[in-house]
Amino acid sequence: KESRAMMFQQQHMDPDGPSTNSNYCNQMMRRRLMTEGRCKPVNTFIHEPLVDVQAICLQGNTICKNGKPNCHKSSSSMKITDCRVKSSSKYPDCDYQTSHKERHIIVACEGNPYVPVHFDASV
Ligand code: T3P
Repeated sequence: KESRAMMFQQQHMDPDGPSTNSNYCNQMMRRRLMTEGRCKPVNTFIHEPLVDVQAICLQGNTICKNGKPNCHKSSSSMKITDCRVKSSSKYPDCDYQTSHKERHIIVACEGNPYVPVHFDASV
């Protein structure tokens, strides 16, 4: 069984990306197994070193969208790519819009070590 921390890395970390191509999300969402059973509607990839993303757990504490208190907002803006499924997409042919951005990100952290387990938002 994969830990939630490993799952976060699989779904959200791409330190060496992004490639400039508009097919980035179509390829990555499939490669990272988010198109199995359904097309995951929205998913963000983070293009920063893992240590910098883990460090967010020590940065500004904030309330998560689900009301829990364990969210943290990055003090710096980070390079990210948002993947959003197109309205014309039909499973199993998951078709995504790729948007590269630079934003502060909010992640939920858990455990010991206290590490990211969920991507809450970008702001
Ligand atoms: P996870 O909990 O696996 O990180 O909110 C439902 C899912 O959508 C959640 O998955 C996070 C993901 N998501 C993003 O990846 N980026 C976003 O900007 C938003 C709003 C949600």
